[in-house]
Amino acid sequence: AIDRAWWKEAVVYQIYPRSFNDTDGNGVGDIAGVIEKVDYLDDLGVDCVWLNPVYESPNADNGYDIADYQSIMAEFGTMAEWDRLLDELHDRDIRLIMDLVVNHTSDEHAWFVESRDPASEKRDWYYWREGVDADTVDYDTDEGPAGEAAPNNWESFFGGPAWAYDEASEEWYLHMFDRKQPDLNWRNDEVREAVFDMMEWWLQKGIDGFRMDVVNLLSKPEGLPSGDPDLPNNGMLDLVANGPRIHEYLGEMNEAVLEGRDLLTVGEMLADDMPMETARQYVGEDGDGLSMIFHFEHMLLDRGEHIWEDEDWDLPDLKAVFTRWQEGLAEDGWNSLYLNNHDQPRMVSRFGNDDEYRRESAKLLGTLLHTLQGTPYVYQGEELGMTNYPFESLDDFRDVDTLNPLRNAIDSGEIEDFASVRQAVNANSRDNARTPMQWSADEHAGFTDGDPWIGVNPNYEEINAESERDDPDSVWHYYRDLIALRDDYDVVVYGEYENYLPDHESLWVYTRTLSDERLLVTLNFSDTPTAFSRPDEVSIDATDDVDHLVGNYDDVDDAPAAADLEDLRLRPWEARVYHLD
Ligand code: TEU
Repeated sequence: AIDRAWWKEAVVYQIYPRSFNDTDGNGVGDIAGVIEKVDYLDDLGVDCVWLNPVYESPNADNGYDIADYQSIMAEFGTMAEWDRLLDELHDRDIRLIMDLVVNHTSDEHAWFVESRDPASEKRDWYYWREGVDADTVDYDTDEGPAGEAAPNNWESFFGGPAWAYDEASEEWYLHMFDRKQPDLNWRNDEVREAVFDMMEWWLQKGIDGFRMDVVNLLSKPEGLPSGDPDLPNNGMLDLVANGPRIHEYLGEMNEAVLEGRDLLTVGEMLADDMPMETARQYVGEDGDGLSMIFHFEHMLLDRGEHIWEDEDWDLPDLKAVFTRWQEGLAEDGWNSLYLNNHDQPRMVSRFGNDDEYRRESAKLLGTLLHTLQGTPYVYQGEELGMTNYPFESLDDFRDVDTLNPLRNAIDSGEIEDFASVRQAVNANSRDNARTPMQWSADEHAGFTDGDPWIGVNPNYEEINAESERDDPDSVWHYYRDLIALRDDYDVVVYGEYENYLPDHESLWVYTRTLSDERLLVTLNFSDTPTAFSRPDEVSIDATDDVDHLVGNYDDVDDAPAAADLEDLRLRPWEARVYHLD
């Protein structure tokens, strides 16, 4: 029997509210703007929305630095509007999951403000430590008293030391991300209780789950030891990822608030590499009860160590990563499927051809995400085939994860200036995902009547929701068809994946099988027409019923004879999905 769940059958649409739709003209998207577009989401056919953080925040990291978990950022609107959004979504059978960011708070959160006082009861809620004698260690910290270095050598994910010095108490606090994002001390029982209470409060408002920010980093190693200086961040990630008490914490969370509720929970898992057994401890039958995780393995293929470095990816590697996860979680656990989110450059610029074959390659990548086994996540604008942004200077960027490391590297002389690294930075920056949603060919792409907080991609006159919806051959219409497939074919959701030409440089060919039903998916990841013969293992009987279910060229035979599938020739970025039974 099929082990069904709503979140396996769902397509999730991710909204980065700051860049989605602005209704009050302040240049920043808002909750009323999301409400205005609920019918748009319904037309597209998505089943669930993941809303990036909308909580009160000074926005050092666009809402991932939370000052109050139980109130809405004034720029985005009010709690009453949020309540209305939930109702509007639920009225259309669209669920809502919220971002849970509890590895750290803002330094402006009342908990941290109180914790700054060494005598306070909340001192232990964060990681406060004394510095060390700089002569006894082999790392240096710019700030702090002369002769003193930070408690260990960890480097922040956003560049610079992971410790900030506090003059008043003469101690340091840990921040793995920005210095305005101090890490909560999960070893403290009261911290865990406070977080669980907060989660319960949101669940009682009727939400349908959580996307859990960097949730595998909650448990820091005993004694906070320095890491290996030859590794990125001086080994911090290596030491912190999947730390010693992580499953105890998530087990408690499950018991306290999640268990017995039919929720979608997806944990973001930062790691250099994630063995399948580790993943199953979170999502498997005997795991912590998460529905799924976001791993980064495919997102690291073209990453250099720094934002100003990039590497070439190739298709055999990309196939190998997906295949490992498809197979690894086929029996136990469940995959999330994404190539885009608010932290990643646009997939069509990264894995497709955003120029001559933008439309074809955007559809091909969508075909991949919607025909693998797992839950597809569509990031706003992906359904339009939105592309990376042509950043010209540092002034065009807003993201700490781009600006901090670049400024540090320019100051230290490691790189000369932005111009010398522009190509790689433009390919890598998170801001590519954060330029405003392109709604129409109107000024600022119809995103705002004011000045947008970050530049609108100059290609908005060509690429926008209005023109996509008017054109039946658009990426948007194709996405709508892909999303609808899950409702009609169990094999799309539950079929078992098998991969065929692992070493082929430009073709990805796989099947999905559910008892007598099969999908044959053929994807040409290149600008050149490519021919191939049907792999022997994909046997087709003359009596099989063959349908061309979906594809990105419109002249493909809808009901070919089995023999027609012997030899196939795929045009540039052509994707075909055949249904066989
Ligand atoms: O992301 C975790 C994270 O490490 C990424 O930001 C990473 O730096 C990025 O993929 C580029 O390599 C989460 C959130 O998604 C992100 O927006 C936050 O900035 C971060 O946590 C801190 O909360």
